[in-house]
Amino acid sequence: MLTKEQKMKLYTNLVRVRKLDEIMVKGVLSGKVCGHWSSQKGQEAVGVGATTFLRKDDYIFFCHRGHGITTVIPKGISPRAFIAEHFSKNSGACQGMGCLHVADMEYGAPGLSGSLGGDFVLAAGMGIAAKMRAKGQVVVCIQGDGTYGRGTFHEAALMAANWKLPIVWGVENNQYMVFTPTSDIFPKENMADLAFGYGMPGVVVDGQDVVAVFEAFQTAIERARAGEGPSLIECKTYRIEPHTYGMVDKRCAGLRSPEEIEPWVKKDPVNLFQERLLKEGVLTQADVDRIDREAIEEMEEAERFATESPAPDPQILKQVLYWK
Ligand SMILES: Cc1ncc(C[n+]2csc(CCOP(=O)(O)OP(=O)(O)O)c2C)c(N)n1
Ligand SMILES: [Mg+2]
Repeated sequence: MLTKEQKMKLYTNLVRVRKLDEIMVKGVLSGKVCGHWSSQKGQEAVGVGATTFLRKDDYIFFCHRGHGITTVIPKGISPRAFIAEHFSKNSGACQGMGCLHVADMEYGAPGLSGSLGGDFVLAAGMGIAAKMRAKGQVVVCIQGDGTYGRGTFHEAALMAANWKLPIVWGVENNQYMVFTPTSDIFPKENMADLAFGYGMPGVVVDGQDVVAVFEAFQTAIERARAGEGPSLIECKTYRIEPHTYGMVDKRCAGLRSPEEIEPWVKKDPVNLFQERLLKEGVLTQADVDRIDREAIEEMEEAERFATESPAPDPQILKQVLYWK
């Protein structure tokens, strides 16, 4: 059962991540972000529910979508470093070296693999390390539905299941992989059924409901910490945004109809949780306004910090280009 403070923390993280996503969209459209941005708007409850109450020394692996915002921000990484990295600046924490690779091992975030699906085997490696250390650390690895089509998942899932590694596999099933509907690729209704072959629990959860996501992950995390091995949690959500900003696919190149998208816009995870907390009396309208204002201030301050940060040392580019 979540306490009032825990519910407020979950809600606050949802709002913080949403504001950061909006800043990143603006950053791409204004040319400040060097690269692209795959918005995670409408999918925030998955990462936020899964990682808000992790231990600092737990490990997270995240999807390319949102470049990890729904997990790295709840885990404690500063939005200042995150935005500076995307503005190709030297934030002190990193040197503006690549926008997908927001990493900080102090917070158990090794960064995203350069190829989708690479994270499964990296997570298995971290799972082995966590098991050997025996300090109760867990690894949470959340990837997109399309990414679960990689063979690397089989390798990692097999090893994790056989060696009872402390890993929670999360599927952020937003029903699309670029333009391809997941239902064209995956033969069954639930990707959670994949778990059956590895002898681990497989759970389907409403990915718009941050509390349901939290509870499903909590059960799996406790199981992993107790040495009972991995679980797979499929969070059903939907990509309301284009695959990526900077790519002409606002409505998936005409493949998706407004009738398909609009019901999901109404199932916005931030609004749904806000309504619920107002009804339960956990939040007042004044709390909602304050949390909104504080999140905007935090992200605007981080954006200013990024804008004013110096460019990276040109020497570092030499190292990348010539490896000398
Ligand atoms: C190995 C590999 N194949 C293809 C790509 C190109 N790619 C980038 S995102 C993406 C779609 C992935 O779909 P999914 O895992 O469902 O994530 P979503 O974009 O829906 O969040 C693809 C194919 C890649 N980055 N790496
Ligand atoms: Mg997808």
